[in-house]
Amino acid sequence: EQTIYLKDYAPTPYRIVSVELDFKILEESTRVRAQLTIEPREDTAPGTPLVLDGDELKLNSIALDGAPLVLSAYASDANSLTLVEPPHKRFVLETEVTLKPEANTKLMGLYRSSGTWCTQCEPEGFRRITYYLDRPDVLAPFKVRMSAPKSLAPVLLANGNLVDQGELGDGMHFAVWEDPFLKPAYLFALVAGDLGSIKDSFTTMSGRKVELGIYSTHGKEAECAYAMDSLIRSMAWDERRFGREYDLDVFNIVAVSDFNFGAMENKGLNIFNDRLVFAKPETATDANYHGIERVIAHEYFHNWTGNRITCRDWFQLCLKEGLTVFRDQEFTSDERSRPVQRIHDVQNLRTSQFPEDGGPLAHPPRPDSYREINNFYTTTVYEKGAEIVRMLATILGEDGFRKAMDLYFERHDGDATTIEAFIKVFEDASGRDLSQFATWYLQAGTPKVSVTDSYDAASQTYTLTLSQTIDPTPGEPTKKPLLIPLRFGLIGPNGSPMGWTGVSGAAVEGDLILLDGDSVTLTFEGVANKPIPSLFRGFSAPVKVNTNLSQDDLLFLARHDSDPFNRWDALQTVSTALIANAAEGKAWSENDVEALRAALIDTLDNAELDDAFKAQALDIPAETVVGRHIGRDVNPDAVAAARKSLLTALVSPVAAKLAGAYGALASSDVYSPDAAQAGRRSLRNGLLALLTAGSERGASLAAEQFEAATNMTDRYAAMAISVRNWTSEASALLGEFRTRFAGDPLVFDKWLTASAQAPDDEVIERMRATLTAPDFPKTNPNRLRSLLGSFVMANPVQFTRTDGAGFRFITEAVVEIDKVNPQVASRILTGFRVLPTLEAPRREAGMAALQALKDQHSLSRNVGEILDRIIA
Ligand code: DPP
Ligand code: ZN
Repeated sequence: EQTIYLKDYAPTPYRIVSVELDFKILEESTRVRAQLTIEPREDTAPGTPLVLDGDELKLNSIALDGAPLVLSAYASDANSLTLVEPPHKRFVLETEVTLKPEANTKLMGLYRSSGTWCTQCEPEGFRRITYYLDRPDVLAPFKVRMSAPKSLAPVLLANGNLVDQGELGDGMHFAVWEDPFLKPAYLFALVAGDLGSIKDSFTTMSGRKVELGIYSTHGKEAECAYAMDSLIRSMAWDERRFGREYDLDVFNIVAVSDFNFGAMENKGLNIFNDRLVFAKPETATDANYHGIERVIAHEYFHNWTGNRITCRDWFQLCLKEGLTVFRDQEFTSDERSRPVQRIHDVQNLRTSQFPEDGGPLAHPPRPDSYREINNFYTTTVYEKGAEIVRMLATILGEDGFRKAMDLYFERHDGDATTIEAFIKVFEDASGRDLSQFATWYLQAGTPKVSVTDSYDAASQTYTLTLSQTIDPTPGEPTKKPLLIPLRFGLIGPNGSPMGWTGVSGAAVEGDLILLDGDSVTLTFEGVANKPIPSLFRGFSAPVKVNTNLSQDDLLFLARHDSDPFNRWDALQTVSTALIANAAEGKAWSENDVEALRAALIDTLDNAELDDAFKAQALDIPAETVVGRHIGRDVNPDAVAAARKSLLTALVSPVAAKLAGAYGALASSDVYSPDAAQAGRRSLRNGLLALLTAGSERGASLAAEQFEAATNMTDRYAAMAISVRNWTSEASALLGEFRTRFAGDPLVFDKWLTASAQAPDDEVIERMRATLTAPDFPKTNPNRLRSLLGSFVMANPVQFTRTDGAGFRFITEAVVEIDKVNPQVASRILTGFRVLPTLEAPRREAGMAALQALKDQHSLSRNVGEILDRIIA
């Protein structure tokens, strides 16, 4: 099997000047005619073959400049079409293929979802529609004609603007869409179906009116309202914050039920997984609303960062994804609470990206080889990619960053470009040398920063020593030091900020230290008292920090730091250490627990903090986070037991107080997804989680809340908390939930997600029964990921069982899913990346399951690559 290398990049010898597509969509099959106007590049030698990509295609006919081609002039198979000796001038190539969208369960290319024809082309789906130069650096204008039976598909959509439509005989009708913007094939989209819609409009900053539409299956229109609201706010925000205006007269979104990604930024026609569009209070949680707002914004923002400026090749994926995640994080921060959003994003980074970066699937944000590009739509490319852009913003400052982004849009509009070009823009706009910084893109692994400090009262000097190391990752035995921006402050004994008269040893710009070597020592002069350092404020770099701060120092920060992120992080650090130590046999002292409890209670009682922040502060780290902190020879049973016992020790003496606070947070307000209400609910549900894990009274409170709930946020929280703690009510609540919402697939996902997190020994048998039930929709990615994805990622006790039952349950499911949808199968398999952190018997049981998978089955390229990287 072939590995693709970045170093082999070369432009295509031929250019595609324009594309005309004609789709005839019929119930049983779809005929696609493509007219490609093609020309050789200036430096292409006459006689150079033209090789077009295909995937599971079969050529019906082929013509060149209107004349059918003789057999000797071309060669075609399922995966390619070669013109042996194309004309050395501009020519028109016409091909025809017939597709079977109904049978396309990979959900790449043209397929059918609940009767609707739709497409997914990123990264390499367009070659499943027609023979083409299917790579992001081939840009062309597209004109699309489509016809379909009007009864099955009254709605016909494609990229760009509608330029013609009308009736044909035999109940058929047609539409013609033209996209004036040059685009790579991965941004092509087409939708044909019987859909309802909601419409609105947005007037851009230059006064142009853009028609907005969101399409869905009939009956769901009202549930698209929050998505529309999010879209309009996104359009306004991108004008305000980045000066970016929308460029077409229409912007359409279509929600479909079967979708591999969350959503797709096709030019002018975004296609969305319906879980990121539909919302009403009875069936969607606050987290769902938050997710809809974020992803609607993300795909919209791609119009500039991704579509107008795209990637030269797929190695550059984080050029568009890291930057666009940064933009959506900033949007949410501006729309809601910045500190709360920051904590949320860091929590996500730590639970998903750090484990990837510290395990067998580690890769640089800009990888240099792959076997299957679909395996690189990872949290490293997305979330670490966003952290890298955030560090650039931190280093350059707000104005400097905006100036650089303006230059990026000005210089590269219309380009398919690279990470190098992106960095160069930031260098040119700021006058800084960012060559060392660029290593963040090129090297895998999470840096560990160790900190020691000392204070000399006699000379009033404070010394801070910072050193960085990065453990080896696959293929990268040695690491270069990175340029790490460290935002900091010094805090005096009374809790207020301390100044200094001079500092030496490293570049310090205001509250920012630029750590560029393996180790630096800073000396602060004129420091009146021994300070406590607050480091990496706002999580200014994606690193792990190891300090010599005592628990008392950390709890001091939790009370007094002016940086909300570090207040939260100090509490996380304390509880993570207590659980990890206990899991490894080092019991905590009564004093330790009392001090932590007092800090948590002070946070809860602090009238100046908002509810959403308090909820985050009271959240005790998940078992997976603690396991990752321990890092090796982890026994998840011991971690779970230690976590449970810490929760009991923390909560039981104050259960009455917490229950009182829980009761006081009840509200009879009409549901709104706004940040204030959502924060109140999350604090109340956080208290419920504490009470359920750490006291006797929680289980019945949860059951009462489940019955009394008037919205999905509260009902789901009550069920999920009961299931995770496997209370005596849990099983009954699961049953009731399933009956109450029977027939709603997105609510079924919630049931599947919660079910998969039950820690009891029967969970695997129950999941097996669910999965093999005749009516389980085995081709739907959302259903499969809800059940299996949440099991591998969030149920360490059962997934990593010593008897191997959890591992085998997953590998057996992967074999079946791989036959239907390799992308979903390989994504689920990535859960095995946890193996190197586990104690030997579990690690060996997991490896045995993987080895059996490899030996006994023929697997897709997607699954094969992930498997080999984990086994290696
Ligand atoms: N649709 C996916 C995203 O927006 C891939 N581009 O991230
Ligand atoms: Zn994206």
